[in-house]
Amino acid sequence: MINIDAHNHVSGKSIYLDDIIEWKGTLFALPFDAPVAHARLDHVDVSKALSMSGVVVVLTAKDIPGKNQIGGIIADEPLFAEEDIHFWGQPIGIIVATSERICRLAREQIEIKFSELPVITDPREAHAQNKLICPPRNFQLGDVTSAWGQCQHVFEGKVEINGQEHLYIETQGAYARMKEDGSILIASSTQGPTAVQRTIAKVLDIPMHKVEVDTVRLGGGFGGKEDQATGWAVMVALAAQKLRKPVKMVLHRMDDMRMTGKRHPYSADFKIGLSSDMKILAYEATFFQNAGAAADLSPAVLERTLFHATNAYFVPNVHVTAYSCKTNLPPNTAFRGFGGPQGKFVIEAAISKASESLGVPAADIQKQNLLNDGDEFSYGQIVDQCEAQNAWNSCEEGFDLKSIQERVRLFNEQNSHIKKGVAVQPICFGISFTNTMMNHARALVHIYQDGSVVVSTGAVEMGQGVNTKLLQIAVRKLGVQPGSVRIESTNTLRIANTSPTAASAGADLNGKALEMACKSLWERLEQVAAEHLNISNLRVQNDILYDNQQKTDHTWHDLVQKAFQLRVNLSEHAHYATPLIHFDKEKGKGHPFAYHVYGAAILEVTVDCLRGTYHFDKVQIVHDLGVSMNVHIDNGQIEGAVVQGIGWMTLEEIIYNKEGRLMTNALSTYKIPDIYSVPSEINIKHLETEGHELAIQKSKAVGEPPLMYGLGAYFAIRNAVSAFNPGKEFAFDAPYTPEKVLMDLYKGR
Ligand code: MTE
Ligand code: LUZ
Ligand code: MOS
Repeated sequence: MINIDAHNHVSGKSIYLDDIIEWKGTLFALPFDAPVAHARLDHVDVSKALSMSGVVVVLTAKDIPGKNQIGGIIADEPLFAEEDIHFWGQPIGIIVATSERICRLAREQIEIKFSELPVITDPREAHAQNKLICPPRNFQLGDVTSAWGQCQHVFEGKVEINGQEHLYIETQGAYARMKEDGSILIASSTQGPTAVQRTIAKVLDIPMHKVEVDTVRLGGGFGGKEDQATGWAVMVALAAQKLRKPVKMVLHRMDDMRMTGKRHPYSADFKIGLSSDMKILAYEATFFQNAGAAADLSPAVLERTLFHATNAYFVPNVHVTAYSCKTNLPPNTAFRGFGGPQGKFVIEAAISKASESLGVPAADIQKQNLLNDGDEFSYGQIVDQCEAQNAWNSCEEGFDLKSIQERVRLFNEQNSHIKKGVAVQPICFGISFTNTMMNHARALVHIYQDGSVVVSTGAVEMGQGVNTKLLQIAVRKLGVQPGSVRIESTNTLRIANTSPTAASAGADLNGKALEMACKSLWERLEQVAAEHLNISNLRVQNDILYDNQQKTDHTWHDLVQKAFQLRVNLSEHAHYATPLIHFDKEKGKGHPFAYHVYGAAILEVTVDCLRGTYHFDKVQIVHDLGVSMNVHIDNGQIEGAVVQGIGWMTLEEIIYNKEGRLMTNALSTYKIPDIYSVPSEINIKHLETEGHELAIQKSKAVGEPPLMYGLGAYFAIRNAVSAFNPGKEFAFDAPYTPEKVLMDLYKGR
């Protein structure tokens, strides 16, 4: 089935937040924000702005009826800065006016007086000053201290990993309107409608049942709207409540880039020990996460860094520690992979260091250490239904790694100023929110009298195709035509207490709830068919009823009619909670993931050694989809994620200056992959497996895992650089921008 949004997307009919037809009397809101990264806020003078014609009101912290607090995990983030400024771009208030243009003009008239304080942008510096978001975390397996003695080779090093801008095409925004009894209807471009609802209730001091959040779809989220869509929604809700008028806000790109958090940069130290036959016996790492000025989702991201610190490898002795460091940057947040990619990058760097020092190909070390059934992750979960070796072998044999390596070696021998590099990148990603409590979902299905079906769940469509998958489930379970099913918007009045659509688990959790709802409806209809239509073994195909293989004269419509006449309930609400999972945060042990997703990729790059530029010739992937529900959507997810991962590792460089000001605040200074930088060839093969019972219809989660193939881009380029400038030691400092590549190509020459 093609993506049900495809036609509307390409013909421009799809409705995004800014396309909602405006309600009469709509006003526009614009945040004004801190022009420094750390200061005492002495005085805000809004009088000039207020006096401008068209400006209706300026709202700041003192206008908040409830709590000035939007922190999710930790209550450490004010909606509006009150006494102190903690990052450049921190909202201080909003201007509400009759047009967006007037808001912008008024913003220039606002005077902010402040006394500057010292700015920290570096996580190690924050750590040294004991500025931490939460207590440090660590996971342990075996005993590293005694293991070092058994190692033939021990290597240590340091790694820098930069952040990443989400760059969803649709920027952050929300649109609110009061209803008659003081309740509020709000359209929000959010991955987490319930987080928006809960926070509006808290800030506006009203109960949650007075807040209806409605989300049709997002023009991309990538984690950037898991938590950080909330603030903007609260701001317009606050204005709508005060003014009793509809209020809308859609951020301009530069405001969005300046004010919102990004993927977390990390600084890390590693120590890796290997036996003479290249088994990793011990691994130790310390992670310094750059959390920014407030917690946001950082503690959860930090935890996932530890969960994925050994990637797809079994290491018997592990000790990994992570610090969430408080700096004067916008609070960093969820981004596809959620700390996992950073954890993996560090062990890949450690393997790369061992490989370069010993003259053993990295692929040989990687292959020696892949996970197997029965192995234990450092967090206590036992590996089962493992596909790490299958994926690797299928990739190595299917794409003939040996001949690729040989071809690259020959090319490099014959070319002096163009060099090729190749890297293999295995992945292993755990599926479930690591916070066990979040792994549940609900679905609501109505069958109307005419046989048409409407489905609501807590899943948010953000381009990942979850609505198409949900529709497929309803069609499969009920046997109706795809045209008879509609997937409704995500709405907190229809589906309550949702987890955000995140952790790649949206389709699994909401899809399982939907299956349960459809199953109950089906059982009722089966009974009606048996008792009243004389069909003992009901099957529906193309809206026709079958008794076993025998076609009958009855249709789906007849069946629904009959059920309705008999006063059978044609609506169902179901709740699904992932079974089996548990995790003890204190001990750092448990079984947090429903299952893991595996895969392996070979990346080939050509580096121009005069200019430092590069191009990816080929990325070849064997990916573990289980039994894919929708190959088109899943391949699209893999391609998009790979390109996003390569972008993070190569071109995308976020730069804050020493004063904490974002220098890369537009697409002229922040370079994302365009069509020319996409690999010339992306070749995707699916690993043929049974799938997993806890995956939706055995179709494994696909949203985040393939991003991590992109890590290989860094190491492929590094191999090419080493071929040009052999025997040199290079830093591990991602992204490997052309500037950094050029410096390494000529390092020490
Ligand atoms: N694909 C598109 N097109 N747009 C997005 O914003 N977000 C990714 C992934 N794929 C995203 C996407 C992220 S971060 C996650 S967690 C998953 O989709 C969420 O959806 P799922 O749980 O339904 O896979
Ligand atoms: N969000 C979250 C996530 O709250 N918990 C998670 O474990 C997670 N994992 C990936 C992406 N978002
Ligand atoms: Mo995705 S980072 O879980 O929104």
